Formats: sequence, C-alpha cells, structure tokens
Amino acid sequence: EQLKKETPPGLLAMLQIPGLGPKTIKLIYERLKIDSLSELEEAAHKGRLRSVEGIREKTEQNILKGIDLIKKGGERTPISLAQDVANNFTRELKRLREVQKIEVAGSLRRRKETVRDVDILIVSANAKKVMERFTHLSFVKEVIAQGETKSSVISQANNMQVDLRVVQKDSFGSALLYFTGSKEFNIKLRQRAISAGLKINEYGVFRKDKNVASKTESEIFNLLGLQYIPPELREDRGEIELAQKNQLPLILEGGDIQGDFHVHSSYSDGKSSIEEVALHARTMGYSYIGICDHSQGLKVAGGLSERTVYKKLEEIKKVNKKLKGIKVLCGTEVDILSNGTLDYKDRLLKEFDLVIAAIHVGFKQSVPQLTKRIVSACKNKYVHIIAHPTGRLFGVRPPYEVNFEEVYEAAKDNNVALEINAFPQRLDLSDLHCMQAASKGVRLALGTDAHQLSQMGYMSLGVDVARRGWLQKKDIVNTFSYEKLTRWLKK
Ligand code: DGT
Ligand code: CA
Repeated sequence: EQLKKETPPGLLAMLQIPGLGPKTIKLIYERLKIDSLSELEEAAHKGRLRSVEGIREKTEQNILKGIDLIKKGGERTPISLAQDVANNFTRELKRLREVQKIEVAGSLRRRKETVRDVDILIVSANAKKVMERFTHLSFVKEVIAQGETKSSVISQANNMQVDLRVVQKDSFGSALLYFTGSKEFNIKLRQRAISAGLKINEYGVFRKDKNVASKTESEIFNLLGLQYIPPELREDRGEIELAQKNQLPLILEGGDIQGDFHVHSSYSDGKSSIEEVALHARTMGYSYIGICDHSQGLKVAGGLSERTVYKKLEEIKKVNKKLKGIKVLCGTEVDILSNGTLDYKDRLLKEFDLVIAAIHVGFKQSVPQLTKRIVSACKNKYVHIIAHPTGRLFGVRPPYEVNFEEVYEAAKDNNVALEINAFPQRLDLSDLHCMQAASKGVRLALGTDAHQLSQMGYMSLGVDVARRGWLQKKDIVNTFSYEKLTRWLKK
C-alpha cells in the first residue's frame, strides 16, 4: 500500500499495456516526465517516444494499440456477460488434470451488478502448465502478462480482462478471501486482525511469523471471531460489525423462491404458450407462476385488447384445471400512461389475479411527474407490484429519477411490492435501493421479465441483487406459499 502511494498511479496504468514493461516505463517517466496514459498517448502520436532508447516506431504503434484496448476494457460489464466470459475460461481450465481446484473471485463472486475484470483462482502443483493453457485458449485476444503465478489476458468476448492466479493448496482460503474483496472489506478485516495482534494477507493469518489459518475462508473468519460472511455482503457496509455480534441477517437463498411474477407468453411478445410456461415453471420447482402480458396501449409489444384479456383468462382456467403441481396466475403488465392513469380500466384490472404496473413511455418527464405516476399506480387498489421501478437499461439508458422516499411510502401504505426485475439489462431495483426500501418496510417481488423459457433462469440474477441488498425471506413476496400469496394478492 505504501509503495502504491509513492508511485504515480499513471505508471501502474501503463503497466497494463501489452508488451510495455516496468523498465521501459521507468525510462519514459525519467526522460520525458510522462506519468499518465493520456500523456503517453499524445507522445506516441507525435513520435516523441522514439527519443527514448529501445523504443522504435513499431513500439509506439503497439503502445497506441494497447491504450485503445485498455480504454475499451476499462468499462464495466454487466454481470451476466462477465459470468459468460468467466464460464468460458473455467470450463476449459477445469479439463486440465493439473487443476485441483478452481474458483472465481473478485466482484463477480460478490455478484456485483457490473464487473470490471474477472479474477480466477486455481490450486495446482503445475502452475506453468496451467498458465500455458490459459494464455493459449482460443478465445484469448491478447496476452497482457504471463508469469509463474499470475497471468492476465483480454478475452475476445467484450474485451474483458481476465486475471488468473495459481496458489498453493494450503493458502487457498486466504487467497480466495483476499481476491474476493471488496477492497474496503479487506482493509477493515486487516485492521481487525491487527488490533487482535494478527497479520492477514493473501497467504494466511499470521501470529508473529506463524501461519495460523489459511486453508479455508471459514477457518479464517472463525479465527477472527466472525461469523462466515457471504461474498455478496463483503462491502464494508456494517457486515463485519454484525458478524462479530453473531447478528448477520439470514439473507435470501435461491431455494426460497416459490415462483416468478413476471413472464410474458405468446399472448403478447413472449415466445411460449401459457401451458409451456407453466410446465417449465413446474420443472423449475416453482409452485406458482405469474404470466403478465403487456396492456393494450403498448402496441409494439403486442399489448392485449380487452377481448384478448378475456380469452387469456379462459385459457388459464383450463390450464390450471389440467396441470397439477403448479398454479398459473393470470397477470398483466399494465402501462402507467404519461398522465398517470393506467392503461386498463378498474373493471378489467379486477379480473386479473396479478397486476404489475410499469412505465414504458414518458421517461423524460420531471422528477415530480414521474414520482406522481408511480405513486398513483400504487394507490390503485388492483395494483400489486411496480415493475422495473427506475427503467434503466445497461448500455442503453440511465435510470429515470424519482423521489424514492415518496415511492417507498406509497408502496408501503398501499401494500404494493417493488419489483427486482432480474432481466440482465435491467437489474432494477438495484441492491442499494432494495436495502433502503426494505428498511422502510417495503416488500420486494422478483420477476425475470422472461420472453422465452430459458430466460426464466435469470431468476438467480435477481436473487443476487436481493442478497447484496441484505434482503431476507420475509422481505420477498416470491417466498410466500401459494396460500399466503393468494391472501396477499386479495389485499
Ligand atoms: P472490479 O473493479 O469489478 O474488478 O472489482 P474487484 O473487487 O474484482 O476488484 P479487483 O479486480 O481490482 O481486485 C480483486 C480483489 O483484490 C478486490 O476485490 C480486493 C483485492 N484487492 C485489489 N486491490 C487491492 C488493494 O489495493 N488493497 C487491498 N486490500 N485489496 C485489494
Ligand atoms: Ca475484478
């Protein structure tokens, strides 16, 4: 940490440029007083780097290429894409006989909604072989660094950086703990260790010079007098203090989920029939499934006319008669129109088992206008859930702004749940908003927004958000039994 402070951060950034090592960076820094990527880029463009010994025109071109790559890779990637990248690597590396253990660490293990780079840890007695394979995988675009214990590559998919570390079997727990982070969490943990007369690093926990815990994370938490802290909570938001008092919240688990409230069928813009969705829900172990198609105004998404709504109600009755072990809820994702009214009249809304209200138009309205629209939807006695409450889409549009205090209050007062939309581009509400909402006594409801059967698997991304938001079973409507749910739906 001290050396980091003494070194201009720009020099460390330069180290990420493929083929540019510390010696050359030092020379560039000393001769040309360059200590940032932007200055380096400018100098390379002007051909000024060539005045440093050992740098030729070709080197300059490579440096420019490398800077481009870093700029692209410097952006954060939504977790679902990062997970795909990680899976590509772990799938291949697992096939090596030399790999005894493999685990993803970093922000991906903490299930953060976006990830900068993927961190992989491997236990192996033959690091060299593992590194050879890693750097030569077919989907590796560039090798940034290849060393004995650490290598970094850029993956073709998304230009994401992937770091691999090979560690000793005996220090796997401490390495996993360290490289899972977060950095803030690590710092707090280290302070704790120090005040107990211990030293903690990626090799173990040391008393004097004796390594007293390093094999597993559990054994390290234990030694530090802490409950095991799930990776999703490791952000230094008070979890260490609670773990010390044995008071960590028992956060939601995937197995607690009894159903999905937000699936589209071929009645609107989904790919599958009601029965197909129901059967798939049953194989997922659910006891109920909410099929919410769009309302009439949303023509681009095949919104249902009043007549079609009645047809759908009839079909769902039939499917419920036919299928055992799964209850289908006839739902709608009704539009909250620009003027704040809903896209169906109350006399139609009351026919549905489940009503989700959503904003799909008029995103550019003022904060008070948008807030008022959501609040008035909460006040409608047939509305159960507000879908994707901030409307964000990663890489497409930022969240619209609302007055959250007012939204939480309206949701709580009217017994309306806020959705955790688990569709990969949405993850809306986010973890921190979930935490706030729950602390105000607001319930949350998970929905995948699936438009085809495989997308119903996005539920786990919603569970991740809930866990990062410290949510417990009691906060989540999807954990209700069918009986409890029907009581809740009647309001
Ligand atoms: P990101 O930005 O999405 O890749 O987030 P992380 O958390 O994966 O961050 P990364 O990849 O820079 O580092 C992986 C872990 O290594 C991090 O969560 C904690 C640990 N770590 C990294 N840098 C430091 C540091 O300067 N001090 C300490 N104590 N731990 C660090
Ligand atoms: Ca990372």
